[in-house]
Amino acid sequence: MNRYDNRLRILTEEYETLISRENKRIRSNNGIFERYKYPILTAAHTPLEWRYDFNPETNPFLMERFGINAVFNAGAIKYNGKYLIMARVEGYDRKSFFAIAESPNGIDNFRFWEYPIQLPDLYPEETNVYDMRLTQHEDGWIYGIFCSESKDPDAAAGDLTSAVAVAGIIRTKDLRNWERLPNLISKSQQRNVVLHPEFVKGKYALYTRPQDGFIEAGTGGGICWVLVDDITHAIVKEETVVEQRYYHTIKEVKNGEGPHPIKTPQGWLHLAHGVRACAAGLRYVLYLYMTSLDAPNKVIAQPGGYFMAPVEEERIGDVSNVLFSNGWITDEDGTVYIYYASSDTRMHVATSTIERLVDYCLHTPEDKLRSATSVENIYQLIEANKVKV
Ligand code: M1P
Repeated sequence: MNRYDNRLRILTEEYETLISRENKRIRSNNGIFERYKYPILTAAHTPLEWRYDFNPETNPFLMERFGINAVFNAGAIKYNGKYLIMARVEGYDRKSFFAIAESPNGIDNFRFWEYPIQLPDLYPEETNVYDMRLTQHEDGWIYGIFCSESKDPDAAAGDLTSAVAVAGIIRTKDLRNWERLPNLISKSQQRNVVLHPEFVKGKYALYTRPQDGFIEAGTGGGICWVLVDDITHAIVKEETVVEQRYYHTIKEVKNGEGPHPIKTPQGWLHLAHGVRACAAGLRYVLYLYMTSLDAPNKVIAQPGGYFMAPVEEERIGDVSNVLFSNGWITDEDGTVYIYYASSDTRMHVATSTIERLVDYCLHTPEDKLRSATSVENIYQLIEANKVKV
């Protein structure tokens, strides 16, 4: 076997071994969720055909021709019995795009579809796209809302970093053919916009995250709520805060809705990310909250602190100290697959159940915002533990 064929054989074998590797659940002590041993998707999981030219004449050294840097921040949906995640794939060239990977069981054997998604290209100024949220809406369409980023047209000469974030909207019936709708019209910049799965008062409902600039949430207040008459010309008319940020909390700098909330008998179950500042930079963690079934914008449970924070290898990556989630799937038996990315680099799964997550939300003490009140919460637990059952 010549050198080329030998390298090709090794490359292919290693790839197959990686993507068919069985994942292993890690025993959990907190009782709330379980992590898994291996990331479910990394840059190395992207198909070899996306990265290599396999013609020995045009690529005699079998070099990588298109480098993939990271796979992260995936939307998720169960479709035709398969667990599908629509990941943010980022090339060495720093451009992100979307690609769907599917798994038979939700925890391993994720394989990318043959081609990444080619979004209808309506906006010539759009430079980067990322962080898809998928919602199967009761109107019959599957919607995707994502961040569409462009260079700030008002940036000073020589400023090549200022950017503008808006919400892009697509929809499909089969996850293969996508219709692009006009971007959400909003006075402020928007990232982390999520479509609620049901009509509310006959309107489409969005969770938004108004921002003062491309990075800062600033005066935005937190995760907001917007009702939209026509999703094909979506406009933010009135924006009210659903989930507010507070001083000295896990979400003091900013927060953002994750995937769309899950409907449970006790209320809508929400997953979000919270961001705090520290000497090492920003720290992104995941947290849960619940809202009322009658009014999905009215908070009914707010467990204090974070639900998941980066641990071990999750702490390190392109943007270290970040957990981010924009996709989860619920099975008929109540299992919840939480798809989360670590440090803007790789995708993981954690599992729990609706019953456990709701119990966590309803019975974890709230953050009452002061050290003294946190100690009070511990005292209450100690006292309650003295009562023999
Ligand atoms: O780098 C961390 C995250 O930063 C942004 O999220 P947010 O708008 O909430 O700060 C996004 O760019 C996200 O993709 C990224 O993971």
